[in-house]
Amino acid sequence: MNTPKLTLVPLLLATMITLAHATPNSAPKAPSFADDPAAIEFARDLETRHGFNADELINQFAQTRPNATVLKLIKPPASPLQRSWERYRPRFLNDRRIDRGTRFWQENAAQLAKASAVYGVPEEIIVAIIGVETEYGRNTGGFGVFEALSTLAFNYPRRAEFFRTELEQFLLLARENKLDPMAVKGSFAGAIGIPQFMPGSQRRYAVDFDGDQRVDLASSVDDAIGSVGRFLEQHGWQAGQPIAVPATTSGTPEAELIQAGIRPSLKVADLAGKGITANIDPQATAALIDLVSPGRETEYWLGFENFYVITRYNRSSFYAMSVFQLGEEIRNRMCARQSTTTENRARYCRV
Ligand SMILES: [Ca+2]
Repeated sequence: MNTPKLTLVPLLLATMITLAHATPNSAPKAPSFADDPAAIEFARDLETRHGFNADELINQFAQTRPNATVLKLIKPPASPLQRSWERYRPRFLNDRRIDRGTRFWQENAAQLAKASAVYGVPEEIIVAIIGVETEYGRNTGGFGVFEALSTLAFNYPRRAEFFRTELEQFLLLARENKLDPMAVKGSFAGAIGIPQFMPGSQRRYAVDFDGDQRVDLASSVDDAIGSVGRFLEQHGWQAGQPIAVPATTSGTPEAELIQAGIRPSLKVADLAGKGITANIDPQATAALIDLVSPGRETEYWLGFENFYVITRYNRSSFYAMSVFQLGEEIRNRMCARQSTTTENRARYCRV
């Protein structure tokens, strides 16, 4: 005779839920994306072009609302902080990140050597990128990627086109890898996993490097290592070529040399004629990199093609310089720790 009671439970629950939602004093909730005509149009478009089920997508949009934190984090600050290399550098160039980098290298030595051989990218650069991105897989982001990308695709007009493409790439990625799009976590901007690839980059550049027939950047360190190597190789990494060298200047360099940008376009010999010198082949082509800190003398470097390639990961000379210098520090520490055999010296030490 308990049966009627049992059937009542779901009904009661349903009533309670309905009442909870109907409470007049509860804070008004933002409408879901299912109320946004742009999201509906997006769903229909994906049905047409990629054979998604639009109703299913709209149902997922109905469960998702704009995330205010995402919008806060993506926006450039109202009064931008002055660029400061002095402040930026220690975020990544610190003892803990260097130490954890050497451990990461030791623990993944075989896969790093393999990735370096296959893609021509130095091991310490792969280690340093993973170190800067997520501190070697420790901070991969706790935002729902579907929610974050939907927020940026439909509530951030400035870059709506970019994020709609990434949302589309994400849904394709989830389908290909049989992932529940509602369950994938990442950064506020939708970057995923140990190397923080945007979905489009993951589909284009990521590789299965541990041989289990699937690309898993969230939990396979091997896949992350191979994918970073391949990303840099595909963006034009030049094996064995320099990344950056410090430059000496006499006086302040002409503004147009900095404005020439981060892509190498200046002949080293011509720069020497303008008082900017560095220990490098005068026939080389470089970019003039300025590492500015308020109240301090600017540090100048020459950045080469490989420096530019690192900025494909993140378009900032501070970022690329942090990756480069973190990599150097990690290699130096590897050398200091492993120099007992000739073989190790040859592998980890310079000269
Ligand atoms: Ca794999």
